[in-house]
Amino acid sequence: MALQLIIGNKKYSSWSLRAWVFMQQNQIEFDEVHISLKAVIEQQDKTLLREYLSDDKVPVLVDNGNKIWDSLAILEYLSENYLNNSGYPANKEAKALARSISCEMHSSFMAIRSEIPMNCAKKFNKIVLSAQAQVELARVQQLWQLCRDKYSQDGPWLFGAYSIADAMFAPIALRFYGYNISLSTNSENYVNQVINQPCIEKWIKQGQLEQEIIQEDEIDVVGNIKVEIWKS
Ligand SMILES: N[C@@H](CCC(=O)N[C@@H](CS)C(=O)NCC(=O)O)C(=O)O
Repeated sequence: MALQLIIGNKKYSSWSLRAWVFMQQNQIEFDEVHISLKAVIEQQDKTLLREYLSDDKVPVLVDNGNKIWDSLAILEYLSENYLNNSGYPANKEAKALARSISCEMHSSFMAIRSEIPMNCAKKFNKIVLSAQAQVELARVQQLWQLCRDKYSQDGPWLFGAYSIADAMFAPIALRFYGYNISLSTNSENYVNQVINQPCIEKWIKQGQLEQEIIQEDEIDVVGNIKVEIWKS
């Protein structure tokens, strides 16, 4: 039986994006199963995800009946079982750093997550981030800089070759791009590297075709904030 990846709306589901982009980038074949996040979140229809054993959240990977949930667990499972452990860099020091920043991404940056939710259908301008979100923005850029200083001679991704860390940071790169967040030149280059990835372009286009609006993931357009349709 083929691998199945259960995902939410491409327009909004940042956690789903991580697993999806990692599988696409590594050419791991899978069937996509779409779950309406609107039904899960707004109508509290938890029955949609009950069969997957997850914490009522997406993404979930189903491998021949074996169910794996939580985006980082999925990426590590795929690396171990489908990529000969190449999801993290082979070098011990690089692997430790890749794992550290992936886990930090997974457990932190709450202000950024809530202030600029991923939205592939709209571009925003003149967003004012809170002091906490600015601290987090600086930290993300510091991590990216650290990786690029060490590994840029090996390729364009955080550790040269594409790794779990790039999949973990893909949604935040889309947020920075969509909300026109002012970045250092190196960070901007990395964000463009992510945005121009062919499978990311495909994800964004598909997200833009979705009609469902999830209010929880739409920001209030107040003050000087400008919003336009993101059309790719
Ligand atoms: N820790 C989980 C978080 C997953 C998560 O929060 N997914 C969101 C969609 S992006 C979700 O399913 N939300 C449904 C809900 O909160 O009821 C992971 O990394 O996979």
